[in-house]
Amino acid sequence: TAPPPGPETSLPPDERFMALALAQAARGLGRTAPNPPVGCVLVQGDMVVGAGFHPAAGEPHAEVFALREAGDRARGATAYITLEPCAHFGRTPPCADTLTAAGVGRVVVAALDPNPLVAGQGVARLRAAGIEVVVGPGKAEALRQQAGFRSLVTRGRPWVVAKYAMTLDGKVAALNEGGGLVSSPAARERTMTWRNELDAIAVGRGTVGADNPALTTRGVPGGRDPRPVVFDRRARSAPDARLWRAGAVLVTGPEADTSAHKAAGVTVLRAEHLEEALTALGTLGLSSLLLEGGPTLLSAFLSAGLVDEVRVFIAPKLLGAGLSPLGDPVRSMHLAQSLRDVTTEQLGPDVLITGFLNDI
Ligand code: AOF
Ligand code: ZN
Repeated sequence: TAPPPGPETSLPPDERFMALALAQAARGLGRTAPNPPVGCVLVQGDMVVGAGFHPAAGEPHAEVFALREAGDRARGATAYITLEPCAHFGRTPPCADTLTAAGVGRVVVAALDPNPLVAGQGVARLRAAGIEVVVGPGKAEALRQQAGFRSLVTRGRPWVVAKYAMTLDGKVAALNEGGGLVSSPAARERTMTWRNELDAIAVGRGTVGADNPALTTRGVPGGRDPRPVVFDRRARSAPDARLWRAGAVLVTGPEADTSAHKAAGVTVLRAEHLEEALTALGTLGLSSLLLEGGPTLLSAFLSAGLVDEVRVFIAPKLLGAGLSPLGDPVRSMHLAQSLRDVTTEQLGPDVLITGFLNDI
């Protein structure tokens, strides 16, 4: 019978099955750090005979779960894997060898593994065993999924995503009243899926003082909360703010008096500047960071070139004078930071614009 029509089935078969592997990998988002989210699908002819994903660091790799499900049907199958199979003895034996031993006939990989322990050797091991390997289908999506892992491996710091919601005239809050929601329920739901998928979430001292936010994931089935991080150079935020009870990390300058926070059991990181702070967060194994404001923190990250990706909701509302999403002005249009690979999507009445400032 002919496959049902639809955008998925109009893709070439390798892209179509890799999309299934990417969907598997997505189930691990926010749960695998410092490891990558990885998905694997085993296919015989047109039939999926096994599927799996890496659920958490210390657990078996995606390939192992897919091979377990396939059993004997793995022999001669094509394996679709979102990341090059590993070539090293880590917490598990090399997946390249496990795939070979199972008799897999062909391997399709979305992206190579930047981990120096792997870095092309997984593919080389498979080819040396006489297995055909194709690299590339689904690569763009795989790189976006693995941005956190790849950032941690290559730069030693988390991938930073700045998020805010503003009115049609570019304001994030009214002048006389800090509260009041800018975006629609559909937009806020999307934000919750990001909180579920990113390792950490950061705000500045101003936001803690003004909103005493919880920064939790709400309304996502099976969702987990990101680790809160508070950037507060002089440690002036209230030691009894809600976030500390949720395990928030306090990032301060080298001289701050943190005795009250330490007495409250808060984890404190000291850094001279933001890049050093991010590296310190990386050593905690946090691979991605959602920046949720406010304007001072966002401007500081932007001017330091430390925002990698931007996700902005625009709500069709007009406020007039109000609070801008960014604090510091850029003095000339030709100095404005321009996003690359821009996407737009309508969510209820709001428009979501995303784009990249740094390469993955
Ligand atoms: C794969 N499949 O599902 C994952 C891979 O500490 P270990 O032993 O789990 O090894 C972690 C490294 O293995 C990680 O840094 C990355 O290079 C690779 N992750 N590889 O073949 C998987 N999660
Ligand atoms: Zn592996």
